[in-house]
Order: sequence, then structure tokens, then C-alpha cells
Amino acid sequence: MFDSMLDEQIRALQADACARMESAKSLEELEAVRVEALGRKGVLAQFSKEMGKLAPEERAGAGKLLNAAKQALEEAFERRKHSFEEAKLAARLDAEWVDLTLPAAGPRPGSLHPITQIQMEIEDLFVSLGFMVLDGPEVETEYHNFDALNIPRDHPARDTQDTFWLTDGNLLRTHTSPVQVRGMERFKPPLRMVAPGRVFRNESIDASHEHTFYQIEGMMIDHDVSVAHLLYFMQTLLHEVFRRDVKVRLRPGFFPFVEPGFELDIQCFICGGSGCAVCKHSGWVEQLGCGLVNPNVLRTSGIDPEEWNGFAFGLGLTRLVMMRYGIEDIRLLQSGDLRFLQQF
Ligand code: 2NL
Repeated sequence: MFDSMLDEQIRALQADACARMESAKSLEELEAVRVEALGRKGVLAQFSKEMGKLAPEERAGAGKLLNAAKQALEEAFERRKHSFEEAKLAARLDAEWVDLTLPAAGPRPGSLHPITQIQMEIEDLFVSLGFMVLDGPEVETEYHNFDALNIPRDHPARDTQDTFWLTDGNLLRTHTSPVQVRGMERFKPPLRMVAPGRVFRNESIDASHEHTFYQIEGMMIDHDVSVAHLLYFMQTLLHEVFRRDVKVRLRPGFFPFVEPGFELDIQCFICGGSGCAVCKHSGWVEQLGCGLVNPNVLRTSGIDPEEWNGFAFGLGLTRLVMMRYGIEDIRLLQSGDLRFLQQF
């Protein structure tokens, strides 16, 4: 029996389409060949239609051939598709490879707030110089915050504009002096103590004022304490904080709880004393208040001013941190902004 024309065409199509599937360069190219040969409007479908025109004795042979071609093409298609998928998976496994035997990164360590860091450094320094570190309540009595410190009844610091008063007559401490008053009440001289902590002032907030801030106060009570002792301790403190030698100067300053009282300046180390924005072109930057403890303050807390005297000082930790790191806006320190905090 001779092949019909159709048989020839089926064989030719099968050979051609098989070869093109095997050499297809991409899934898209492969799919195009499949549609062309096996699709609903493809060549094989066309042949299927033409079978109707064949003589009945030729039809069975051509039908078998058509089915065999269809099956062969489907198999060729699946084989090639599978090889594309394997290559794709292999590429992905290669690209997404992870070494599971590497040690994990672990938790990211945090750090202490710069104010806490400076507070702890100053505490350590004073402990090494024989001082106690004392703590006390943030809600204070009017007596411990004002009366015991020789602050007059009509002093403006007692105003509601400066002090947060509570409805029961107590207040939020405006300095850590009351901690030292409690220290004098509790311990006998000779006495060396520092009182770091959070204090509150009823102020409006701007780039250099917060209503809540941190300070450290200290005092030493002994026999014959002089301004020379005071200067030595202040210079040691500032040397520790700024990690360099600092030139200091004393100006008279008034605080009711010391006599004499001073404002202590350091020579500006931003400009070296020639004048800049930080020192407001004066060459000096105000750092702390200090003086010899007013005898009235000693007497009020049960210490005999005929036998004992002492020096005391107070300084803002916030100011110190801003000076040390060149921070221009006080609000950054309480912002909780990690981009800021991660620098310390
Ligand atoms: C400042 C000034 C100062 C004191 C604080 C003090 C405490 C007692 C007795 C005497 Cl219990 N004095 N403290 C003395 C002088 C100045 O602070 O500008 N602070 C930020």
C-alpha cells in the first residue's frame, strides 16, 4: 500500500516540529511551536479535517499516523518544557543559596543614653574621690526644696511659673539640693556626697530649655574647707568630662544657699578663647554654679557652722552632654530618635 500525500505531510510536520521543539531557546519559543503544530487551529487539526476527504481504506492508516504524530509531538513538548524548568530551578537554587552553618547575627546591642553615660562617669569620678552617691524623691516637700536652702518665702523661684506645685502642697523638685539636705540630716560630717537626678521646672520649651532635665549636685563638708578645695574638685570634674585640660574662671554669682557664690566658666575649647558662636564671642562658656555652703543652710540641717564648713556645686548634665558632643538642640536628647541615639 502506498502512502497518501497526507501521510507524507504528517511525517514531514512531525519531523520538523520535533526538531524545532528540541532546539527551542526559550519556553516562549517552545510554546509557539506547540501552538503552531498542536493548537486548535494548528497544522495537525487542519490535517484532521482533511482526513474526511480520504477514501475509507486510506482513512484508518492516516488516522493512526496522525495520532502517533500528535503523541510524539506532545512528548517532545513535555520533555523540552521539563528541561527548561529544571534549568530554571537550578539557576534559582544557585542564586538563593544560603549557608545554614554560618553563626546567626545575634541581637543588636543597644547603648546607654549619653546623659546616663556622663552621669555614670561623674559618679565614678566622685566615688574615687571619697564621695557617696545619693538618691532621693522626685516629689519633694516645700521645706526640703526651698526652706532648708535659705530660699526666702517670697523668692520668685517658688512661683507657679517656675515650679510645678502639686495639689497637696508638695512639688516636683526643681534641683537635687533637697537630696543633699536629706543627706545632711541623715549623716554626720565630715561628709562628701553627690546627688544626680531628674529635676523639673515649669518653663516653656525651646532649643535650649526643657521642663524636665538632669543635673548633678555635690558637696563636701569638713573642717576649713576653702575656695581652693572647691576649685581643685571642679577642675578635676571638668577635666574628666571633657578629657582635656580646661582653663576656668570664677565670677561672683548669687545663690541663697552659698556664700560666697560663684559662676564657673571654662575657656571655650571650640575656638580656644578667641570667640565663636558657642561662647557667644566672649571666649568663655558658663559651666556650673558653686560656692561655700551658707552657714544658715548648715545650721538648719543640724550641722554646727562654727565647727564645720563646706563647698557645694550644681550643674546641668544636659548642658555638659551638648557641649561635649556639639549638640545644638536640647530636644534631640529626649526625642527617642534612634538615628540620633545610635551615635553614642
Ligand atoms: C546651678 C547652681 C548650685 C548648689 C547648687 C547646694 C546645695 C546645698 C547647699 C548649698 Cl544642700 N548648695 N547646691 C550650690 C551652688 C550652686 O547650682 O546653676 N545649678 C545648675
